Amino acid sequence: MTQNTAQKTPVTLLGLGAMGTALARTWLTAGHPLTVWNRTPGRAAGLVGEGAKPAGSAAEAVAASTLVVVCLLDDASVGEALADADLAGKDLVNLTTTTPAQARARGEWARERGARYLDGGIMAVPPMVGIPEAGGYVFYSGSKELFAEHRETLAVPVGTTYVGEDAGHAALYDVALLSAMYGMISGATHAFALIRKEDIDPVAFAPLLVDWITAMAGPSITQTGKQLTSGALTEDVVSNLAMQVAGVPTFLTTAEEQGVSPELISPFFELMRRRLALGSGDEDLTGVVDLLVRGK
Ligand code: FVH
Repeated sequence: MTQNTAQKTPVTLLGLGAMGTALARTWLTAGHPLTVWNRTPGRAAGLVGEGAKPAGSAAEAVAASTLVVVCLLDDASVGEALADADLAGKDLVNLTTTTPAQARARGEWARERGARYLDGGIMAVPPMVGIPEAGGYVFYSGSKELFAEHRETLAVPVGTTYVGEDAGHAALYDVALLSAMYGMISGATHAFALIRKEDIDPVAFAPLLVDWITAMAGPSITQTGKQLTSGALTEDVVSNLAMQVAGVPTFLTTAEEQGVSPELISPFFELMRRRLALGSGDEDLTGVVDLLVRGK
């Protein structure tokens, strides 16, 4: 542990899985008095050797500090772990991945027990924690006062981005960004499948894919955001939907020629076709958002 521990905000951390352990180390290194608890006690041993104080139960750990951070498997495990804890007067920060509705309900649950509540969505993997240049951060939402008071302590492991008082919004931003990531990776997966049986080196192909996705994603995503706000879906259109749908058979036939299942890309093409059938040929792809939300 570093010096000046007495001046640093004490932290209680419940959950010493891969992420919890990474978070714990950064608070210890920064000199925060740290109380830890994990359902399986053996996992605390390393951290205790580094200066953490082990608690015999979750309730005991909660009693040790005003600021209580939980990083457990899922919402059910949070309920189980905190079942016997006295949360009155506590500042509960829940970094467990949940749905927005679960986060809102957990916030209400905490308030009923006398705690202030902040929910967090971690946009980092354990090796990024404590490495500022890795770019990891946590979306926070819920109690503005709690966030303002503990911002400095919460910023020790990774950056912080506060997205408002609705406790469900951190989880929503988290899942939205991860969903976009899976969509992007599914596109790259299809691209690699197309070249798989050819004499093309995937290692040499990868940077072409990265550069192309980087060049296309930024302007396209920015444009979608602007059009959704303005409602002007035919403004500043570069590649209109009619032209893009006309190109769909080329993509599907190429997949067939290469012996690749189109199951990753077909659903999006189907949505593009449905949007075109509504007379939206002069738009670009933004209208597909409304198609997903409204079903038309
Ligand atoms: N690791 C990652 O890459 C991601 C990055 C983004 C954010 N996630 C979320 O962070 C939460 C914790 O993830 P983790 O990586 O620490 O997960 P595990 O290593 O599997 O550790 C799980 C901990 O939860 C404890 N636990 C499970 N069930 C219960 C329960 N019923 N009561 C009390 N504790 C429970 C488990 O304890 P044990 O198995 O050691 O006894 C671990 O401490 C998670 O929401 C990710 O989605 C990580």
